[in-house]
Amino acid sequence: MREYQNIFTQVQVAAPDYPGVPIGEDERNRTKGIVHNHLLGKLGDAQLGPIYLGTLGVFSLITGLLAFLIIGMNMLASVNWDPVQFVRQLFWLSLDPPGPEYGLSIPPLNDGGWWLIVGALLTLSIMLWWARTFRISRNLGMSNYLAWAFGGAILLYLVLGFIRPVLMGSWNEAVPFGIFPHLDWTAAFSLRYGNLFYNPFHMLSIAFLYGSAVLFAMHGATILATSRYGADREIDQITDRGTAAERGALFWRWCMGFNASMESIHRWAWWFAVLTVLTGAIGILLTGTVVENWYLWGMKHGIVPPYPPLEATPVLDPMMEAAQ
Ligand code: 07D
Repeated sequence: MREYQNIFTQVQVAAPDYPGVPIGEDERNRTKGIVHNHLLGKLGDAQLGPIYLGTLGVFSLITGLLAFLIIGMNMLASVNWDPVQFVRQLFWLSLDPPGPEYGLSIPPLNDGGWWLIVGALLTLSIMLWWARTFRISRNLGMSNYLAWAFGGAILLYLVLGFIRPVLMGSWNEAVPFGIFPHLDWTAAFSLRYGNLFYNPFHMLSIAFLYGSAVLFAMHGATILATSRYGADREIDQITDRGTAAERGALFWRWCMGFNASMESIHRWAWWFAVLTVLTGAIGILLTGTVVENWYLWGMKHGIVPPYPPLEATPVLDPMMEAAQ
């Protein structure tokens, strides 16, 4: 007997090339090439292309690629142009922002100037890509949920690399380009400002980040579990509630007393994702500008638990000493 199939199963439709809905004038911005690939079809649609490459897309790719190349060349220069060392040390190599002595001025190229140029190019690339998400949504008659969510992530990126350093009066506050170096920066930032765990906006951001993962798993699981009743047509079921929506809703109502609706679950997901980066951006903006030490702030506001003094081996918190 044939198994029941739906759009989530691994049956692949071998369809002819499909360029997508007609969009008039802007259609010339679509590339011509279309290929079909069986392995891709296991992960999503088997058809690759056409891609919409308007002016925004082309310039975004050019500026992004330039930024990427300049980072690579600087890293290569830092290992004396030795390709073997470049590969061996790649994860540790870095392009750093200017030193604190430069403040917000323009430094020489090899003293952070390249970092500044790359930052400008990468930002331009991201903003062009962002504009492109508005343009493509408009072409397809969609509203702008996606573009605004991306805007939230861009805000956090700008806060970390531009807005906060400007408020602090120094490019040196910004994040270096590099795999481990940017992780080291993150750890150093937390230590410098008294442990980011005590920053309530970092707490909120984590709650939304973890919450996003849980919601995504719950929603994905619910839809997969009820797809045999038509939940794969989940948007239809918002207005024409069928047995799939009914069963999914009942599952959660029986399980925890409350259920989201077929529509509202997507709003939950959108807000959780967006609030991760928005609360994150607020937390970073406050650090060093309004709050100098989150641990001491936490003590003042009753978040840090009062530890009993260790009489045998008294330990002084170095942060406390610095603050005195
Ligand atoms: C960064 C949005 C910008 C990105 C954009 C994309 C390109 C593509 C590609 C060229 C991710 C740009 C695209 C550049 C270019 C090519 C190929 C989104 C971004 C627009 N933390 N922490 C968070 C946890 C600790 C620290 C957020 C957990 C320590 C700092 C999140 C733990 C220390 C910062 C989070 C933990 C510390 C954060 C990020 C546990 C030291 C931030 C949210 C369990 C390690 C950031 C308020 C996000 C933030 C941030 C989670 C621990 C430091 C919730 C789970 C105590 C400095 N931490 N963290 O979505 O917003 O980022 O903080 O220990 O800046 Mg943290």
